[in-house]
Amino acid sequence: MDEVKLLGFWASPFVHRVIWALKLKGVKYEYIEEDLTNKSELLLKSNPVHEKVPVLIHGDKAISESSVILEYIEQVWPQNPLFPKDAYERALSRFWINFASDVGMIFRSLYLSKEENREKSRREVIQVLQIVEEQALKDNKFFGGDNIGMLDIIYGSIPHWFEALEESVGVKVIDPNTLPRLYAWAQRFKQIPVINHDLPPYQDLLLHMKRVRQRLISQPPNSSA
Ligand SMILES: N[C@@H](CCC(=O)N[C@@H](CS)C(=O)NCC(=O)O)C(=O)O
Repeated sequence: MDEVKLLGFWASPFVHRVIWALKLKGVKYEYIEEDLTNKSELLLKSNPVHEKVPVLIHGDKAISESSVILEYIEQVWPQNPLFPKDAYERALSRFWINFASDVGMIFRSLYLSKEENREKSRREVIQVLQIVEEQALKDNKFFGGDNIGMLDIIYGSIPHWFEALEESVGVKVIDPNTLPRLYAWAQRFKQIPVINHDLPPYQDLLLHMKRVRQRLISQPPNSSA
């Protein structure tokens, strides 16, 4: 059996996607915490294009990009499937996986918004999350139906990380009035033991997100984040 290693960073929602998938499938792995200010040779060699975590190393094969890693995990360890069986349903899941990148960009604008643009950014986040709520989650318990699946993992940064984002910026977006079904889903998701067990401590995450925000908003506009 090839060894499984995960290069990660404690506060990364992308890394947590991979942790959750491995745990839900009962795959044993070694977790290696990266210092993102002083990246290891192993990370630089394993993800030479982006030099980011997560990276899954399976034997001598390295895989990057959380959604790509999740697809790999699903194929290599088919137990406790995360994708629906039906081809059309799978295609729909892939659509909403792609859409999560758009959602991420809109979250980022709110995260880095100046006070004068904050309300506009907040409204944009509500609009995009209403689309997710109405068209992907609908009245289901989880995105995957009665049980947690791939889309729950993909949108899994909403419950914990987005709360810290809201607090670090000083806005409230997701509540029982604005997005009732998404709010209820977030509460359910956080209660799942596998999810709950591996969430980063909230106060540490909040402090980290405040620091990163401060650093990013004080950078000159053309420098890379
Ligand atoms: N699209 C990537 C995003 C990964 C990502 O942004 N990772 C961050 C940590 S949250 C990182 O490694 N940052 C280091 C850097 O930018 O140098 C994925 O889904 O895996």
